[in-house]
Amino acid sequence: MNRRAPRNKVSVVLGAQWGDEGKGKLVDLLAVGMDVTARCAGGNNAGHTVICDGIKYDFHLLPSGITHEKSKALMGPGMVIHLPGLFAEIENNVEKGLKNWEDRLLISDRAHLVMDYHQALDAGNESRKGDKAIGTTKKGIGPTYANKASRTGVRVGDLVNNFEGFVERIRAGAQVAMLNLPGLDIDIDAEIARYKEYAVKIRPLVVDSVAWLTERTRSAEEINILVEGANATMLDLDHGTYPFVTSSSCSIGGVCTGLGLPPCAVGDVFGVAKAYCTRVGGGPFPTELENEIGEKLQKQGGEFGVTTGRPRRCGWLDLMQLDYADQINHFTALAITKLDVMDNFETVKVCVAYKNSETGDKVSCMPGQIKQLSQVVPVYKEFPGWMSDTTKCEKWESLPEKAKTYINFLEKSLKVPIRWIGVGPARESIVFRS
Ligand code: 2SA
Ligand code: GDP
Ligand code: MG
Repeated sequence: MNRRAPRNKVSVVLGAQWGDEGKGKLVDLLAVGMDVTARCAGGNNAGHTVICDGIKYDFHLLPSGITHEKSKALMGPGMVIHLPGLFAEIENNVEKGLKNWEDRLLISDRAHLVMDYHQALDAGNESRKGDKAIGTTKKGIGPTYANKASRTGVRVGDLVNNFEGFVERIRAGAQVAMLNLPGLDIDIDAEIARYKEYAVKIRPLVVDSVAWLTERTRSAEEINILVEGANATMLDLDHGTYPFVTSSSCSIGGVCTGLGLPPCAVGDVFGVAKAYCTRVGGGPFPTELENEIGEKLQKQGGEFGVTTGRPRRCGWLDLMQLDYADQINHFTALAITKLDVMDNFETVKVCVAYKNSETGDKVSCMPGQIKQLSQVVPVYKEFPGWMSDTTKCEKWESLPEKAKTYINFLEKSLKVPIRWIGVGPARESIVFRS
């Protein structure tokens, strides 16, 4: 007997750099035809911006497809969820116009809960590290995934189906947190009372998401499913610039583990990259521009964190890095965003190779250790800037010739089709290239 892959394959959107590439915008665009949008990893460290009908939403835990009234929004098993943060985010977006979210939001019973003590531990670990700090968002992501891996975590299913077990686990977790962080005072009885209320609030939203999703991927009916990656490939726990990474698997493998999806159910994998590059937090960044050009990109690109407001470090696009991201994810197509941010640059550079700063030797692939990565020197190819406004461009043909030369070069070098080109933050500011 030959077995076929499930009828309905999922499409995936992933960050191809160090995050904030504009994944939220692409997800919002693709979500128009989707029955399901799902998050598979991360927590409210992520910040995804969606601008529709002039309203700017920022999502941290909610899948960005939640604004689409016909689409279910699933928070998958690989996520880590801070419930006070989730309800604050819902409230904030409801004030902006988000409607009927209760009818669409689903939460996996396997997802882990981020408790306030995880956030306190995150902040405490960072301050203890001094100038070796990772530059985390202090949202408790690392300590929560650490508890998950050491099998001392708390899951949504514990909260809604086994409250006694939940209480036992958070008592133990709080005890360990207080031992690790002298001065941390947790009123555990108040926490228990607070979470009793959360249990009632989220119970109607909780599902066994593996069964729920399998029913849809295997359905004889056509069901369109989109997975929204959080963070990005270079922040992936295994494949990123360790230890300056987040604590989840945020490349393609995390889609399967984070949702309980078989690899054969994965269809298109769309990568998102800026026309330049940014990174927030510490860690090596070969093409970083610590000069007036970097400042210009930061200012014109509005490069400030959606979650923490931190300024993002900026630099030229790095094809060594993007090719590495493609080796891991094998992108079907790419979206290159924020082309408009470089509209008034006389010269645009792209890193096409790395050299070792001491020996001058060519570095043939992305170094796995940050020490080696911080020793590489980028080799650049220069392009004349297009020096004209792209923000009104709706079609490939209307983009300036020099901008098209730049995009064509990226496509040819990476050997990945560039299907979308972002020319502004709004939903409609995108050039589609068939
Ligand atoms: P964490 O908090 O443990 O996940 O931090 C570990 C590293 O991962 C980076 N990280 C991010 N990088 C870019 N964008 C992120 N989301 C926010 C945004 C960031 C913000 O959309 O702007 O508001 O500052 C994000 N989340 C985590 C982080 O900088 C550490 O290097
Ligand atoms: P994400 O984490 O990948 O979803 O990205 P963020 O939302 O953190 O950051 C991307 C920022 O760029 C947001 O402020 C978006 O509104 C904005 N943005 C997305 N695409 C474009 C684009 O093509 N041009 C410009 N100027 N801004 C864009
Ligand atoms: Mg972001």
